[in-house]
Amino acid sequence: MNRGNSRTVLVPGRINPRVRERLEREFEPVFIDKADPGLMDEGARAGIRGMATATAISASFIDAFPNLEIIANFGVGYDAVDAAHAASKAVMVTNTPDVLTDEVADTTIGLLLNTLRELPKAEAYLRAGRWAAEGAYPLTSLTLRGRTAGIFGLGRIGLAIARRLEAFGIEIQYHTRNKRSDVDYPWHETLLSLATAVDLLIVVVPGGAATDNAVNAEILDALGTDGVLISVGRGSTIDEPALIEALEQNRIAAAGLDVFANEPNAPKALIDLPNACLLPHVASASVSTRNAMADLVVDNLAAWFDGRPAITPVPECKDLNKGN
Ligand code: A2R
Repeated sequence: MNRGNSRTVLVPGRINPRVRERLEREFEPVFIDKADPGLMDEGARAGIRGMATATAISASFIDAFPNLEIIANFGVGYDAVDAAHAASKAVMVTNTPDVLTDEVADTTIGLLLNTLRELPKAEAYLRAGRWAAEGAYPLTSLTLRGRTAGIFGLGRIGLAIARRLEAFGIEIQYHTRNKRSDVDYPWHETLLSLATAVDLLIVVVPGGAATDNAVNAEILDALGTDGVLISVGRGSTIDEPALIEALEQNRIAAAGLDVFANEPNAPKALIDLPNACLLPHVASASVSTRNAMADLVVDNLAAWFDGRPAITPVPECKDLNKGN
């Protein structure tokens, strides 16, 4: 592949500060407020070889940069980048797998326990002086004890969650499109079959058309009135209105959510529900993990610009690494 010589990298929209600092040191970055090609003239667009992004990158935005070679996405989920279109134009797309896996799995366990055992509410009760004034916090109706967990998406993060839950003595089952040969957990060919078999459903699949609204009213009803939903992948995977209705009507027992359909706006109906435990998309949000993600974004660009293969190409773009 012919690669240019400049080190000009475009950053559309907000980006992690460590990405910004390293780009300023090691590249020639161009910052624009959002992914709008109208913010640059044709000559400036022609100079762009790489992008570092944490925002949506559409096919038409990609097409506005005739000499673009690589898009480095901040995050393991890259559903906001049209990677299929990029691949068709021989533009590499990279993401940040592995470096956030354990952090996200840890946070998922925290969210799970908070949802079942109401720990944030119990702390608020203490802080409000109610322990001394009113006595012990009420016993929680829900517990992790005795549950069977169903993991929807047993990839890197799903497996890290499963391993942790094993240590808690919890039985694991899962649904993916392809049965894994390296685990003994029972596999379900359909999400409906998994939801029927378990009373704790943990959702950690990528976003995108294939998983859009996959967790709908039918799945929630299969999970059942004692069922608990935990969602840490993408908000688009959950049919939010159906979830709100199921929680309001106690057709499932509770939900713990770190991701939402229209971030940063969590629906007021969810906020008002006592059986929903909500986090503002913080699963990977520690300084050390976000720094590791930032470094992988910039290291991918550095490898590419130095004529080496990209370090973590997304599956759609793996072939573009050939010959490097
Ligand atoms: O279906 P498979 O065999 O490709 O397994 C993947 C599964 N998965 C699906 N399962 C059922 N129906 C689908 N339409 C579907 N699409 C994907 O999700 C695999 O087991 C898992 C994804 O795992 P990884 O690619 O290793 O991703 P990782 O690092 O675990 O992150 C998962 C997601 C990210 O895409 C972000 O949205 C979020 O977690 O942070």
